[in-house]
Amino acid sequence: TENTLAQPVGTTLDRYIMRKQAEFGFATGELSQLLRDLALAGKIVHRDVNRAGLSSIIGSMGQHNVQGEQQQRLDVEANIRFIRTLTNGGEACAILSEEEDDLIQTGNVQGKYVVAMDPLDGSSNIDVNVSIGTIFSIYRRVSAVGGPATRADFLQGGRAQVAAGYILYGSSTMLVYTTGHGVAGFTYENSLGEFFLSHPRITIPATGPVFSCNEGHWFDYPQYVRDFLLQCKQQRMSGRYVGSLVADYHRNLFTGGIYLYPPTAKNAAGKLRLLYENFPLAFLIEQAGGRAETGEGPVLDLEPVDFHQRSPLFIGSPELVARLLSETA
Ligand code: P6P
Repeated sequence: TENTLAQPVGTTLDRYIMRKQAEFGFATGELSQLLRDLALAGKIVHRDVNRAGLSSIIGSMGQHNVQGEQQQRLDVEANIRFIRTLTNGGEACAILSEEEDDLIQTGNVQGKYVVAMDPLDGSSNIDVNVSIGTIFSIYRRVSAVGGPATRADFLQGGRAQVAAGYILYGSSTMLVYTTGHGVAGFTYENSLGEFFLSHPRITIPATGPVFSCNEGHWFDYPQYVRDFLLQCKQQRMSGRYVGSLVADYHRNLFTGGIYLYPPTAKNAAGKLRLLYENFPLAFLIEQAGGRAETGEGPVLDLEPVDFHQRSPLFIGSPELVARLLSETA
């Protein structure tokens, strides 16, 4: 259903969620609370990320950061922050994290939702002060409420997601998410500790001037990918590649463009993970009017079998994705 109650830019995340709950009838408010809990964890990680330089410098000398905690790698720390916040929030009965081999039972056996996440993607970028991001994907559990979560809760497939989004820790910290009714963007005001609605309805341009891939893998790329990229260059498109998925994805969402992570010699199915990178970003991009493909079909139609399975990812403006696929014909 269309977003009938267009909300004013500047409204807070809490107020926005409350109005959405009323409008789209998230009956009992658990999903609303889960989204608030994710935003809270994002605020905590924002603080960790933005003091990382200082604390890691101090930490590396004394092996302890300014808080006297054992200096953690930021991705490990972010993982702990999200798990702790979601566990305390009570709405998620289990979590699947890029940092953990198996699913984590939170103990919230009455929780109706499960969360798959990459707590801090692109953490190699932290040490060189490049933007990084959290990616999350939410399913309603299929296992019995009151009992433990099961693998099946996380293997329902991309089209079963009830919500998905990311937090980008960039020049500003932004939360971008969908519950299936369009994509909204919120910008964090650090001095107030609040996310404010800055982009009520994000849609990706049908085409755009940007292609994003690591051309170092050129000689591993399938021929159709190379043919497409040669076309992009003949058209003098711009190559923009930060090396941080959330940063590249977010920029392309606004400029229009395509991000490619094709199969390579090192990763025959591509490097990116299906459950907590490709599925959530594919859900978002389709909600924003874009496309996400594996090269053999829509990302969201891929049958998941393993928690950490990888898939190729071609995602962004629909006309650019279509042009890439026409090269495979
Ligand atoms: P490559 C970061 O490690 C990441 O998971 C994504 O954030 C990023 O887009 C990609 O891998 C970079 O991979 O092979 O280009 O270094």
